[in-house]
Amino acid sequence: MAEATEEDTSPMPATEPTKIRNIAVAGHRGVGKTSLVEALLYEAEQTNRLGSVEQGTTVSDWDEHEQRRAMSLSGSLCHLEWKDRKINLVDTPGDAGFQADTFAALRVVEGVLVVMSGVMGVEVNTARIWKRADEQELSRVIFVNMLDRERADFFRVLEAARQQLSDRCVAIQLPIGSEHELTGIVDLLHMCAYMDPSGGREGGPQPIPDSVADLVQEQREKLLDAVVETDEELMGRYLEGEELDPQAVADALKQAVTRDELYPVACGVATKNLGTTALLDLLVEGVPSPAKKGTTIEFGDAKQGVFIFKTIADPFTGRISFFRVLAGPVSGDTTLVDPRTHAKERLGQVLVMQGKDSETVEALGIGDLGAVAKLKDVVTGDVLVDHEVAVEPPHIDFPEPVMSFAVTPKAKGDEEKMATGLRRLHEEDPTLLLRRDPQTGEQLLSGLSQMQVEVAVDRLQTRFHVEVELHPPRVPYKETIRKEARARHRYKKQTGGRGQFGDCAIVLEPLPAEDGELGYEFVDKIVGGVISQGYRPAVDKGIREAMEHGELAGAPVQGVRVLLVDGMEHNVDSSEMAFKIAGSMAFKEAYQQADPVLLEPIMELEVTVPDDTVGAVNGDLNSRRGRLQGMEPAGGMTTIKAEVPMAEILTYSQALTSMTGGRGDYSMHFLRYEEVPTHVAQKIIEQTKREREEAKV
Ligand SMILES: Nc1nc2c(ncn2[C@@H]2O[C@H](COP(=O)(O)OP(=O)(O)OP(=O)(O)O)[C@@H](O)[C@H]2O)c(=O)[nH]1
Ligand SMILES: [Mg+2]
Repeated sequence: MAEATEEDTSPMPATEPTKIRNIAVAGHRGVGKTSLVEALLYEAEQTNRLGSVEQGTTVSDWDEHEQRRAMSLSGSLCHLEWKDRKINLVDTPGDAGFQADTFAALRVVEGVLVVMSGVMGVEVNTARIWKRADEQELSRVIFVNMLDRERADFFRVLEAARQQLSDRCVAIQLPIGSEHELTGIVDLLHMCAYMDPSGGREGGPQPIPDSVADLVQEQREKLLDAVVETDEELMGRYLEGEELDPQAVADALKQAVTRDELYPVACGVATKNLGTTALLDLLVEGVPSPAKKGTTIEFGDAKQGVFIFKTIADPFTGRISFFRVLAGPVSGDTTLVDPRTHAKERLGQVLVMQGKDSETVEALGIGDLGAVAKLKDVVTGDVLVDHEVAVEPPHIDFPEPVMSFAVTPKAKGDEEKMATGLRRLHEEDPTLLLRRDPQTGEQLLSGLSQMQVEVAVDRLQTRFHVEVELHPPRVPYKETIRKEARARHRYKKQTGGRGQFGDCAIVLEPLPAEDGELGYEFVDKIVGGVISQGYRPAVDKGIREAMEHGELAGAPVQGVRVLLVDGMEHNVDSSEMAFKIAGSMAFKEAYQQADPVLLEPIMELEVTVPDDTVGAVNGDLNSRRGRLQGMEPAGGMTTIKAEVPMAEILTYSQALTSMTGGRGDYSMHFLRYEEVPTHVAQKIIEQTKREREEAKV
């Protein structure tokens, strides 16, 4: 157990990298991540009481909008001390609309604490986060939470994790009893038990109750088998019947977790603070430190360097930038440079964060996470270094915004204020974008989900004092072609003075999607120099411009390969401009004959509703052109998975609320583009035509 830290007013020196654990707490929406972080802070005596999400008293959901909605909307950085180690926890939002912060957090940690509901098991976002963590080779610990709830079942969830995430998931803790009769948990590594503290601090380790002795024996063997399998030396001793001491097992476990060979599965009840001692021990003993695993972010030969992974843009307190130390230590009163802007940035005071509270520290060492206020031109994703080094800025790979709403200020004259506020909010969340629709002139606010956009609107009001209205969202249609077509266009103006001449022949071919992405390819097939080298890129440019607004519904055209096969030039009158126009016109002509079609985004929707409303919800999805993918009843609620065109679920939240009396919940994310059925496409094409004509008058 950690000892209470003594009151100490002098600033803390930097923590050694070997003594740090950086952990992102991630998982599906509402599985208890914030409650678990709250419990960990409480157990480690960072706080004196266990706050709750319902009452809006947790350390990490400190924002007023989070408290109002009782959910996390952005990443929150906290820290605690346990067994002489500093554990940095980033509590991330589970909702798919707020995933920018989740993905950014995964970029600055060695380990992920994947939280799952003991009732629901592996859910859509659990799987997505797991995939991200796989890509980034992050070490993982699973926590099966909510084991006190009705129909919670640790072993069912363990099995689901082994099936759906990885067969290298292995139980390291076990519940004693289940549902209302859950009385404690067993730590299989240290072979001891912890009893339910009912929201108080956990008592020390207890002997394992006889009632679970057999089960414990069986599961401990499974754990040891899994661990020794990753360590030959240990395997030898184990096979010879030697009793392995917990430290040797823990060491081997940590090596295996570091190498991504094992995923220990812990369990408990966050809201009762059950399971936190064993979990903290596991994070210290099982998860690698920055010294052991480190970061893949480049910083050249910089002696000091930080990576900015999150920004809070507050009009009153100014900008706060969260960072990970790449090279250091980094102390206050330091000037670094941002190679992206070449600007010097002064770090006044270096801060450690506890939710919304900050504390000044002398310095932060390599691998540590902290924050700094009032940097000038720094954005999320920047690396700051002590001298300019040529580094490839790390790519966080944020999801693309998928839905757009036209947005207008309620009061005339507030346009600038709205734009400024939204620009600030974009700094905080790069997946939130404001842009002008070139066709309609409307301001479009795009994001990952309706709720994300609604929260932005709330924030505009509370933080920037500007009220705005959202209008029916627009669907980001695309266009593509289904067959090959060719066309030749000669652009010619040769009446007096210097004329214009450009002539090109092109072939359009459908270009198959790569990794689900439709692209564009320009292939230069000119032989014998009928168009000289210098003019060919102009043809490409003209075609690209024409593709920005397809002829069907003004949507961008994708999935096309263009072959430039022939042409002609004039030795006086030809110019880049003339070839650009010729290219654009040739494209438009060929496009008409290439069987162009309209594509629409299809969303993967997951709706969780009370069992008695399943019929109504399914019927409604059917009328929205939805395709049912599966249904999973669990604990009185059923989770329905379906694929639905985005156009049909833009206003789903109202419908779901009325069908389920507010007891339903849903999340969705973009899946792929598909061809719009003809009868639907026809309506969209006509509608665009009308809008274009109206815009002209
Ligand atoms: N019975 C029970 N309820 C829990 C437990 N953990 C969390 N809850 C409740 O579940 C709800 C969601 O908890 P949160 O901690 O906000 O979950 P979260 O994963 O942080 O949610 P998001 O950040 O919105 O994704 C709250 O009402 C919690 O009180 C638990 O172990 N048992
Ligand atoms: Mg939360």
